[in-house]
Amino acid sequence: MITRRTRIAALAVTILAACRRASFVLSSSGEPGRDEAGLGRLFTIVGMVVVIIVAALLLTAIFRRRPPADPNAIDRRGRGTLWILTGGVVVPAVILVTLFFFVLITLSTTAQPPYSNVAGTFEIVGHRWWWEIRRVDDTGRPQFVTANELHIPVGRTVRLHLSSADVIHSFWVPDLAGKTDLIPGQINTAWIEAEKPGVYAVHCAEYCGMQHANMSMSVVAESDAEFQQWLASQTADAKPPQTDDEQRGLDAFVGSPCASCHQIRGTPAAAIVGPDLTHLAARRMIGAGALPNTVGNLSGWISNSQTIKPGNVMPAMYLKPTDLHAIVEYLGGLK
Ligand code: HEC
Ligand SMILES: [Cu+2]
Repeated sequence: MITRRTRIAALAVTILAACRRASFVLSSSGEPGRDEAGLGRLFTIVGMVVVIIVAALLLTAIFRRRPPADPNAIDRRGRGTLWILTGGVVVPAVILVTLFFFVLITLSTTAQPPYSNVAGTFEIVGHRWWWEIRRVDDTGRPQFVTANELHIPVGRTVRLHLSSADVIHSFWVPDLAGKTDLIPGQINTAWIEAEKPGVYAVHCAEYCGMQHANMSMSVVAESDAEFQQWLASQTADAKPPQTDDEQRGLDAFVGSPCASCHQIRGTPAAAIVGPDLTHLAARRMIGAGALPNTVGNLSGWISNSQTIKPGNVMPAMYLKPTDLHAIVEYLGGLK
């Protein structure tokens, strides 16, 4: 039997769950995020004030002691109409039009930002259910491709060109900026900036199928020097195998279906159905945020990713244990 105490406890858990220090949309940092969060706060405050006033008027109307109706008091009906016209038409119109102007201002500042100190462009392509990330130079020429982890320099704005390879996804870093859709056949631009170093979570914010909830990624904000170092290391080809085991791993990788879906730059593996693995070991997570990138998890993922992320596009491959071990050894060394 569900007792009253259980019900109260369940309610408390639900409400308190929101208190976990997670991302908070109304306190986004960085120049683009601040504008958007400011607009969000304005809407929240105005909305709350309207709700409070309407509730107060409603309660007054309900509990007011009214005198007995006087059939001769025609002027009272006139006052009622005035109330409805002002409270129901004029005041809402003024509030909505004013808010609309603030929306327009924020739209124009975030669409054509006068940001100085821009740290270049990344193209982000949404896939079911992971993120492809391409660094392009100022002329739009590709520099390197990676997946599921984007680095940005603290205090500098980064331009993102967003699109999709399949269905509509949405790029959302609650701590840094609002949502922008990734739409097949179209490129949307978004801007992000982090004021403090740290790892910021990105979520797909548009339902895109079975593993939508496991389509996350990290934005790592770091010093400019560390960012430049990350760019340089990502641009380089994969480290050649150093040991016999790693060599066996590379051979097994290239000789198996892995190489028909994945790219490891500097090796014959050059397919781009799945994430680029050239610097896999430098990423914090595997499977678009599904698991921390440890040897055990990597081995579990490669032997059968379907038990970890059911329905994802990488099939279970049932490798020989020696091949599995060698591949994990090799991929685990690709910093
Ligand atoms: C049919 C295409 C396909 C084949 C074959 C395939 N993969 Fe994948 N792989 C994918 C896709 C797609 C993902 C992304 C899955 C997701 O996160 O939803 C992926 C993800 C991964 C990841 C995690 C990457 C990351 O950054 O999250 C690793 C590691 C990996 N594959 C290794 C392998 C290895 C090793 C093999 C061979 C034994 C292999 N894959 C075979 C398509 C494939
Ligand atoms: Cu998605």
